[in-house]
Amino acid sequence: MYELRGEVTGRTTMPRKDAPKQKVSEDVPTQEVPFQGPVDIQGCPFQTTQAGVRVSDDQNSEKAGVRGPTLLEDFVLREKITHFDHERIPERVVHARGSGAHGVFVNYEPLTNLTKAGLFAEAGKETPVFVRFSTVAGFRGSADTARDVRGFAVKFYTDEGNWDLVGNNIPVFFIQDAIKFPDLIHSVKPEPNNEIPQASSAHDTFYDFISLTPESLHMIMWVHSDRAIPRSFATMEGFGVHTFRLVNAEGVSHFVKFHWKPLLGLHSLAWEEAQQLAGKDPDFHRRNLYEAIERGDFPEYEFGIQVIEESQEHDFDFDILDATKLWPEDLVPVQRIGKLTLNRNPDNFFAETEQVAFLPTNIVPGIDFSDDPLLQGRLFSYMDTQLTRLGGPNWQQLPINRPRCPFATNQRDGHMQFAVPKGRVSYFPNGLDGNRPDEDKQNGFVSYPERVEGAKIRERSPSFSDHVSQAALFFHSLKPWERDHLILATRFELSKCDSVDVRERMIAQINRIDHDYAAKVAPYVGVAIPEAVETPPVKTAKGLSQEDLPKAGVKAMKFGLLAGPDADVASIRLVSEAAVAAGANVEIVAKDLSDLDGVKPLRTVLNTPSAVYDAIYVVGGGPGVAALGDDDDAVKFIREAYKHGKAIAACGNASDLVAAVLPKTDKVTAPTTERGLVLSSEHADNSFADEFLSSAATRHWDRGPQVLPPAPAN
Ligand code: HDE
Repeated sequence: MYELRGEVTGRTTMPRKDAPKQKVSEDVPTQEVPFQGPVDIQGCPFQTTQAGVRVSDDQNSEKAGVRGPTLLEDFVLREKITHFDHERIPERVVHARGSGAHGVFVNYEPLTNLTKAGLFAEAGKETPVFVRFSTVAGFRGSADTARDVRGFAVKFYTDEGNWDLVGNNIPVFFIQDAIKFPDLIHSVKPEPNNEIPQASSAHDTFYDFISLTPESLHMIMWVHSDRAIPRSFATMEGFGVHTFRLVNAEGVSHFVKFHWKPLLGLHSLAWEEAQQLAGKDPDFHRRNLYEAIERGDFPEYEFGIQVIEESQEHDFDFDILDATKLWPEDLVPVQRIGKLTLNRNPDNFFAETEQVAFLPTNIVPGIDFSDDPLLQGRLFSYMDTQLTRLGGPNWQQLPINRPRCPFATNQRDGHMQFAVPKGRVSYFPNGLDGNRPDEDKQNGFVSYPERVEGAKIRERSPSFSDHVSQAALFFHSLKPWERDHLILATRFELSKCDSVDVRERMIAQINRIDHDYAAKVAPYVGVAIPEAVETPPVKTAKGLSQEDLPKAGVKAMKFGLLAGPDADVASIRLVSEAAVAAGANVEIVAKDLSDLDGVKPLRTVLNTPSAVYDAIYVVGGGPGVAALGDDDDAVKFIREAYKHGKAIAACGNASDLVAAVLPKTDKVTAPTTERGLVLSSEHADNSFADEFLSSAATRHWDRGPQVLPPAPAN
């Protein structure tokens, strides 16, 4: 039997049993109010009812005679069915589809000059975290790879209470004021008359709203870019989006933006891949996160901050309170201050990932809010929504939500009160219990004493009124192939709008960003190219193209090894071992799951498109390999890998097979090592494997045929 990493043949992405699981502290310090922990179902070897009565028969309901009616007194049956009937809770109104993981945050250096928050006080200080990634628009069972913003919500269980940084993978937002949020979400969700489409922004109501809401244009550029179709949660950035404050022990405040930088670099899917995966593997991101953690490929991100002094608040040509604007990294560099490692999967999806609830209001001393009007609305919304979703005011007692530091309140009762507080006193001040729990005048949370003055008014600040400069900045900062992808996405999205009026309004908005962009989309969506209008000067900023962040070679990548029935097993071993040694994983894909001379394929070309893999290797061998050229699914596997810019390696007779099936417009002949094609007529050897691995580290988007087909004549 052929073995890699000591497990099954054919797949080397199996859990690595010896993977060092970094331990997150599980100690729950003593609490003032004793907490009854989760029910330990492992401790009891027998099934019981919820009241603890042992169950004698879990297979047959109690009946009057073997063929007779079921008895109402069968409390075992009734309890089981009743519980089942109530197993679902309302899904989140947005961000319903998500996946979570436990981890640890390690602080690099004391940050006491900026903040008194304990988690940043010492070098090496560890804070346990729980992270939930999500899409926004789709329902809880929707596909992972929809074109959408990704939520990146982090709960830090600090020694001073929970800090929730509830961010996204895009640094700006659609709207500037919270009062517009219900409209935004109503427009993007499935249309209310027929509940279509699921998990997609490509429909009339969304672009109707957007075309009438120009403040959303910057965010729309990000959503039409490859940022909205990440390859995995481990290869996307995270952002706190809003401006926050850091406040030090002397009471000095700085404005700050928060960033998560993935150490694997930024990688995205091709839009066509994302759509295929939505059908072939709707759990693509969830599976990737789960498997990566099980085998020890822990997703890692560095935590970054951009800092502005109070005195610099008005020094920029945008308003730092406006959530539709980012702080260009050239103007305000990102300082990396710590590292987040996701190292443990939840034990139970519902208890942890579904019941976790984040509150932007969960902050700790040393961190504070700004007056961003979008943030201010969120400070109300999250607690409010949890009351419905989690059924009452005690949801912060759930194991996944409760703090890991001592806590005590005078709050009592309510649905699902798990704590059993003792004594008569549940008010403050109290003389009967020595004023316990007391106020902490010394270390308790105190808001930053910002001076606030003004007439009550419903108006947007004029400093929020430039909606196109940063949209254009993002558009122009992309590499040419990234821009092509963005334009294709705009064509896709707008062509799904039935209303000509909506399409025309959108083209008019895009024309304000860049005329050439509008001209490349308008004819495709049946709209006349508008007259050029004044657009922002062409400027670029670093950090906006995905290429600006360093990538980590092939680490944690997954390669598909396409093997015909008589594929050369020695070269499968050689390339697999080289890939695994470089930190990647391989899966063998064949026509069927029959044994290949001791190697067992894990996937077939029928059930798995090459979209699942970061690069492919077509294994040479006997005549059965050449015959793959007659198999539609195998040919599609290779052609799509090529179209999606992936490295393709092939050895022996497979190199002719690959050359023969690639597009005629982009003719190749083996041998070659050009444009991510590593085709050798020989058996695979070490230098062949090395060439494949170096080609596989990035996509080859610039290979022909042209990524962006020309727009039709207008
Ligand atoms: Fe949210 N958002 N949001 N949001 N949001 C929710 O809270 C809301 C906004 C974000 O994995 C809800 O617990 C309003 C920006 C994430 O559980 C709800 C406004 C950003 C998650 C809510 C915004 C986010 C949510 C639904 C405009 C990025 C998922 C369920 C003022 C900085 C958290 C829930 C998880 C979830 C309201 C805008 C991120 C309804 C009113 C901007 C990552 O309370």
